[in-house]
Order: sequence, then structure tokens, then C-alpha cells
Amino acid sequence: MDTIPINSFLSLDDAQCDERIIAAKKALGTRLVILGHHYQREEVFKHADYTGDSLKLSRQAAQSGAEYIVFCGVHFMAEVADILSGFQQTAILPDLAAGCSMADMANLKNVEQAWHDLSVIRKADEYITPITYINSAADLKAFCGHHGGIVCTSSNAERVLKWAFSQREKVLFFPDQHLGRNTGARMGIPLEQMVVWDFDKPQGGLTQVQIQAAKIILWDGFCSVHQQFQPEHIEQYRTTYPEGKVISHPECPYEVCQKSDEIGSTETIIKTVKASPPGTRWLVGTEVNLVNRLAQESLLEDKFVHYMAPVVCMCSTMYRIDPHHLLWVLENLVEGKIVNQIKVLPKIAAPARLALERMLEVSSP
Ligand code: CIZ
Ligand code: SF4
Repeated sequence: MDTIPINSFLSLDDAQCDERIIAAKKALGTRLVILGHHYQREEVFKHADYTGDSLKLSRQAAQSGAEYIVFCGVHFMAEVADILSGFQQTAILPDLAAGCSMADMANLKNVEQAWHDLSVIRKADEYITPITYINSAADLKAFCGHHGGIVCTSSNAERVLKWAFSQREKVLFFPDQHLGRNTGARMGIPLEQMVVWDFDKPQGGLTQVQIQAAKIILWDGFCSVHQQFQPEHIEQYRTTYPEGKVISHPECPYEVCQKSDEIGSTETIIKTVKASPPGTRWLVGTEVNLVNRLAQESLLEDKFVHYMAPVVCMCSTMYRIDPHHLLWVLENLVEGKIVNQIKVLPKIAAPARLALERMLEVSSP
């Protein structure tokens, strides 16, 4: 059965898309759930049944009984929805080009190479717990499942690291060096005990002595959006607004987090700003769509939210999910046709689920 092609949707304006998205949602009823990540643009975000960070949304996916889970987010999130949802449920990503450049900085081949190199003196499985940030491909989550490891998000990284150290003496943390370093620093681990593994160099460019002395071996990956926030942005803001507060995402560089009053995941950023008293001013270091939405909502409560960088740092892959693609997948579903299904192979999904379930257990409220 032929699917309806995307081309027939591209010339629609936002109002036409809105009207037809609402109609398709109504037609699908409880068979459909739309999940929307905080970094989604408003035109898409407003159609989500549930919004949140990847941890909250992955729990939602696991609990949902809906036949179709349409994930307005990026590829690894739809993979997690597929892994955690039931056999009869279908995860859909409206645009398959919505990836994550950070997730692409680690792949199974170079992580396996690192594991091999770290096993020169002693088997890595005996002394290192692998942790993958949820921003990673499913086969890396499976790698962690196979090797006694675990997944983390920016909401639970500290609890996950504590668990990891209760298992083995060291951690290999991929792909985001900043989340690993910022969380380690908050736990009191000295910077010199957190080394960076350069996956382009033999043995990560480290000596045996450096590896022996390290508590956390950080992958050389980063988020190109959060990497743009700089300590100078905070200094300038503090000069203009000495009473203002600063909150940054842990994917930001270490120096930015050190200069911030608070560090937190997207959920924490939103909760913290919402809980602050009227009159509070915030500088926020995370993706622009979240910050703009938060700024608008906060104004109603007499709070002022500023964006950290002078230029707009938008996640261009999150932005790929537009109303046209959302409408396209929904109208196909109404016709009984599935487009853009994300399906993780069972041999990868099973060990990946193990690593995800360890995370859900460690971070359960
Ligand atoms: O975990 C997520 O959803 C991401 C990518 C960021 C955050 O802090 O929520
Ligand atoms: Fe990936 Fe950065 Fe976009 Fe998050 S903001 S999805 S880490 S590229």
C-alpha cells in the first residue's frame, strides 16, 4: 500500500497544518500519543500530549498503551521509545534526518576499540563501568548492557555515577565529556582524575599512569549547541545585572558551569526558574526554543529570562521536526500507513533495555 508522499504537504502554511494535525489527532484518538521534547519549536511542541526531557518522555513511552508513539525529538529518543515500549507499539520519528551531532561522536567501533585498549593490563570489565549518556545510538546502550554498564540522562547523571562507582572503581563516560566532567566535579572528583579519551589516538592518547590515576575516562565528545556558551557571556551579564542569577545545562563547558549559580537538566532549569520569586532575573544556558518559551511564560509571573549567547544557538536537528512532517506521519497513520518507523533490532534492543532499566531503577523517585 503506497504511503502519502511528503511533497504534498510542503506547501501548506502553519494554520493549515494546525487544523489538519488537530483533525488527525482526533481521528486517531487514544491509538496515538505525541511526545514533545523541550527543545522542539513551538509550532510542533504545542501539539504534544506530553512534554519533557528524555528521561520523563522515556518513562512516558514505557507507560503508554498507545499503538503509535510519535516522538517529536531526535533519533536516539525514538529508539528509546521503541526499546521501552511494548511489542505491539510503533515508534515514529517525523523526520529521519533529526539526529544528534553529539550522539554521532561515539560509535560502537571506537567504543569497542577503547574497551580493548583499556584491557591491556587488566580486563576492562573488572575495573571500569561504562556509562552512556542517553544521547547515543542504541548499540552503545546495548554495549553498556553487555558490560555491566548503564545509561544516564542529565537529570540523573550523579545518581548513575554513584551507582557505577559502587560496581567498579572507574567509569568510561561517553559521548559527552562536559556532562561527565561537570557531574564528576559536583561529586568532588578532582579535575586531574578526569582524563579525556581521544578516540583518534592509540590508547586514547593517554599513558598507563594517567589511566591508572583516573576515576573517570571522558569521551572526547560535546554538544555543538551548548559548546557555544562562554564564561564571558556570564561576566557581561553579571556586570549589567549584578543581582541576576545564572543557570546552565551540564552539557555546557566546565568554566561556564563553574560561573553559574545553578546547573541542571532541562527539567531542572524549568522547575528552578518557575519556583523563583517574582522579580528574579535569570541568564539561561541551554537551547533557544526552551529559553524563548520559558522567557514568555516567566514574563507573566514578572520574571526575566535572558538567553546566554549573543548569537542564537539552536539545535538544528531538533528543528527538522516541523509541522509538515508531523502532519505527514499523522495523516498516513489515519490511512493505516506507517512512515518513518524507528525499530531497533531485537538483539540490540534486549541488552539496551537492560542498561535503560538499570537507569530507571537507579533514578526512580
Ligand atoms: O535529556 C534530555 O532530554 C536532554 C537532551 C537534555 C536535558 O537536559 O533534558
Ligand atoms: Fe544533540 Fe546538542 Fe541537539 Fe541535544 S542540543 S539533541 S545534545 S545536538
